[in-house]
Amino acid sequence: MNMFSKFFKKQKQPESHEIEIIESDTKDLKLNKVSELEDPSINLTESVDIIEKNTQIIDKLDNIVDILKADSDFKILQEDIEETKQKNWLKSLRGGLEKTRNNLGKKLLGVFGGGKISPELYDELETTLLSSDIGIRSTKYILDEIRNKVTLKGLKDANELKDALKNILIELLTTIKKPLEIKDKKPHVIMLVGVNGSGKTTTIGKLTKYFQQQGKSVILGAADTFRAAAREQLIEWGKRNNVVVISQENGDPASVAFDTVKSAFANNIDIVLIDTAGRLSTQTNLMEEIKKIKRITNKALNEDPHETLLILDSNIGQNALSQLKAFDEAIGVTGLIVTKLDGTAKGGVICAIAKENPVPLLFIGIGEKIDDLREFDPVEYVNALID
Ligand SMILES: Nc1nc2c(ncn2[C@@H]2O[C@H](COP(=O)(O)OP(=O)(O)O)[C@@H](O)[C@H]2O)c(=O)[nH]1
Ligand SMILES: [Mg+2]
Repeated sequence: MNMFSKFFKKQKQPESHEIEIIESDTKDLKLNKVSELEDPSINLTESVDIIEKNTQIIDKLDNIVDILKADSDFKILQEDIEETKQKNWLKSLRGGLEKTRNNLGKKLLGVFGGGKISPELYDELETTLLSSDIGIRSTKYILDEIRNKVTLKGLKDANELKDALKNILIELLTTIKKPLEIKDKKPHVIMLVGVNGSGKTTTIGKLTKYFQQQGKSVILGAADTFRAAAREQLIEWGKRNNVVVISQENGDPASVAFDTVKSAFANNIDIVLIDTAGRLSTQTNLMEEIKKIKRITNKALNEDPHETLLILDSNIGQNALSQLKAFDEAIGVTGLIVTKLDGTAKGGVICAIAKENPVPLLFIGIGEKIDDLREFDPVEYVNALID
């Protein structure tokens, strides 16, 4: 994309709403130069000269990046960075799940601590799983599977059961592992829903960076118009990620969503993330409002949002299931993001979801920082959960 198209795309704005445009210093420079062009008193040749010089610099920088990319040392360095990032993530995940691991792990140690496999062992295992928010149905499923494995493999020693348990959990959780699919058609619209405080706005901040790292452009819609602080929080994330946020003071949430999608079309943006207000799932009128956001988004897009992601705070344990049911019945949930897995002892709830309402779990959040979000990986998760 050349500098002209970059600039002119940024200039298109919906008329009726306050729009936050956040640009980096260098982009500001470019904007100034081109806006001078719009002033007839400025010498056009001079402005074109400036743009050509800038274009040459950008071309040179592109060349340098290409040379670096082809260099094998640079590739090794990149691989090292990726490896370090992955190690750091696993460390954080393990750290985050410490409380759940301590709760579940210590009890499992007691259960599997030695001796022969006995009926009492199954009872103890059942109590342990239930107390870790794994849920009634998945606990029953896990116990049945363990019994099968014991018979099939002729296991006698209780110690051997831990690996069997880990494998069963990995198999169970793999049923809800699904990467986010982004269609070629632009824009790809993602609506984030969930009760107040579950982590929607923070997750949008993290997702923005996630998409940008894949080279995708992002626009944010602040359809949580009830609290000024909520809007400001999203605008702050917009600034940090250098992306446009469509917002409207005291406005209608559905019309903000509409304008965000329209703006994405006009500016050829890849991803639309729509933040919504906290909806207490028991309050029907609030649910009606979120349905309206979805309906009006459909009007702008000519189809439903591509994803309606429910954000669940893992601290609520088994309540996650009732929230999922309420939101799913009201607007149809296409995927989940489970947040705040750091510092909760209720990390087992993901297993309950996998058995009782298996909606794909796309990402997990393990902290408030921008990098504390990852695609859900059952193997990483179970290894961090059980030693
Ligand atoms: N520890 C932790 N805090 C989180 C996580 N995600 C969000 N938060 C915090 O939870 C609070 C509510 O988050 P927010 O995004 O405002 O929730 P919203 O009301 O659903 O938009 C904020 O203080 C966030 O910093 C997480 O994964 N871990
Ligand atoms: Mg919010």
